[in-house]
Amino acid sequence: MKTIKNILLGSLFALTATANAHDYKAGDLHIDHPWSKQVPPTSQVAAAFFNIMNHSNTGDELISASSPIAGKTELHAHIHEDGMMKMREVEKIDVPAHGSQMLKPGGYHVMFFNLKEVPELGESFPLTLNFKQAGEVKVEVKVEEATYVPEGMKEQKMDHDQH
Ligand SMILES: [Cu+2]
Repeated sequence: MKTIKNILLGSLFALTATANAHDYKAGDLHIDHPWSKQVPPTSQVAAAFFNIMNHSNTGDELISASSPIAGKTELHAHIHEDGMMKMREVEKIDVPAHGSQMLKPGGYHVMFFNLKEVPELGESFPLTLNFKQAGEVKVEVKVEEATYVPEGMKEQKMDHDQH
């Protein structure tokens, strides 16, 4: 009985590990959990979010992105202007040396326009990220419910520079 229980537990953990194995390494960069907020099937736009960790002594920059699902892909920031939240295209998103940058709702994000197909909840779609130092990084973006809160948003800080 004990053996069967262990096997069951083992496979359960294996499934969990697979479900969470959704991060990408490219040189000193680590891209964690690319996800997209679910949008209505008629939507023309969507956005992608993820955490970028940089384990290098050199800062890096996300300079562009592209995806086959979209006619146009831009890097965006949210800004407060005249008491309103607006989005604005940015030329780059900095990832400091030994630091991280979280793309999240209400902050930096990758924005897709002129959607050729609208990915459904649970589906994934390819996204190519272009970094100044690390070069091209291909990831799969998973569509999550709009209420999804990434792990890192609860507490996200790397204190490499405190001494
Ligand atoms: Cu945007």
